[in-house]
Parts: sequence; structure tokens; C-alpha cells
Amino acid sequence: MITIALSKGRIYKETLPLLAAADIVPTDDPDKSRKLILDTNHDDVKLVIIRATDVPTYVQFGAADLGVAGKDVLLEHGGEGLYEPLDLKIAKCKLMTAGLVDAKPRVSGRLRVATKFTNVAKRYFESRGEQIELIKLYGSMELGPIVGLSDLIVDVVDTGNTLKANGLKPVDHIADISSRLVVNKASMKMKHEKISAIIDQISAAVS
Ligand code: PRT
Ligand code: MG
Repeated sequence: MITIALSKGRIYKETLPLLAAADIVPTDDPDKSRKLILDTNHDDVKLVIIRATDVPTYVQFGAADLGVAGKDVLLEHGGEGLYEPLDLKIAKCKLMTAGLVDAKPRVSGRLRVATKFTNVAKRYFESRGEQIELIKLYGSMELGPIVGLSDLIVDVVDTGNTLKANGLKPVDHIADISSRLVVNKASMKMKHEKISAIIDQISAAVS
């Protein structure tokens, strides 16, 4: 059995053609079905549909052999127990810091940064020798600076329209992001033939 972890939304849509190149075609549609495990055209290949941030965890612990996750999510997770053999070049965006367009400099205390990417933010500001106060959020980070919760946010940005619509501007570029194929380290050994065939076919479809 080969289990592949995917999240709904943009990653699912953009991964489908790549899986099809490896002759893996789901027989259920996650938007129409409530099933969390989707069957495919192969009895021994299943897709598990989970939250984007949970994909590295499923693959790390071997609950899925393979997965597709944004580099943002992988940087935040840390990548323990995973191989990252392939850049799928889909769901591209940038990890950035952002703040109010008309931000006033902080007069006292440490810079406050609100984000769901706390590990990424901690490493980034540490590497610049900046002491910050981190505020963990689970979504709608753009609100942070507007309501005075934080000076900056760390979030993924694509067009920048969401920042703009909320009176924010990008400040610093942290990393270019795209989705990656990840593989459980034990699965790579135990199911080497099947998994390397899938990697090769997807790799050919990417380039
Ligand atoms: O929604 P959930 O909490 O389950 O997880 P998620 O939001 O991480 O999942 P999803 O499906 O929204 O994103 C999956 C992956 O897509 C992310 O991990 C990124 O690697 C990648 N990706 C690419 C993006 C974007 N582009 C993107 N624009 N993820 C999120 N966004 C957000 C952005 O933060 C902003 O709020 O979309 C909004 C619109 O972006 P702008 O800049 O075009 O306005
Ligand atoms: Mg989302």
C-alpha cells in the first residue's frame, strides 16, 4: 500500500495533473465527498486529505508514505523524518514580513511579530540579531497590525492584494515558496521501487 497525504484547495488542484502523470487518479472528489481517505485507480494507492500544516507530521510518522506540502509549512515543521526529493514548482508564493503602510516606529519595548509561522519568525529575526516578542496566531494575521496587536506579521504573500486591501505592505522577503514532494524516510527504504517510480514520473511531469 502507498498512502499519499494532500491538503484540499490549491495544492490538491495543482497536484492532480502531476499524480496523473504517475498514473494515479483519484476516484472520489474531495470537494463532493466527506471521505478523508480517497480511493484511486489503483487498489494499493490511497490519498489522505488533511490540513496543509498536518502533511509533514503524517509523513514524518509514516501515516503517509508521501505527501505534498508548501515549503512554508516544511520550514515551520523542521523537516525531521522526511526526505524532500522534488520541488513541484506549484502553489508558488513568498514568505514575507509585512506591516502597516503608515507604520510608526515603536518607541519602547521589543518589536511584536504576530504569525502562525513562529519557528520561521524566531529563526529569521534571531539571524538578524533582532529581539522580538512573538505572538502565535492561527489565521487572519493581517489583522494584527491593524488592531495594534503587533508591529509586523510573517505570512505567505502571492499577489499582495490581501495585504493591500488591509492597509499593509510587504517589508522583508524571507523565502521563496513552492510545494515539495516529501517522503517518509523508512518508506523510501521499504517501498523503494514503487516510490522511486512515482518520484521519477512526477519529476518528468514537472520539467
Ligand atoms: O487553510 P488551512 O489553514 O487549512 O491551511 P493553509 O491556508 O496553509 O492552506 P492553503 O490551501 O490555503 O495553502 C496551502 C499552501 O499554498 C501554503 O502552505 C503555501 O505554500 C501555498 N500558497 C501559495 C499560499 C498562497 N499562495 C497564498 N496566497 N497559501 C496561502 N496564501 C494566502 C495568503 O496568505 C493570503 O492571505 O492567500 C491569501 C491571498 O494571497 P494574495 O497575496 O494573493 O492576496
Ligand atoms: Mg488557507
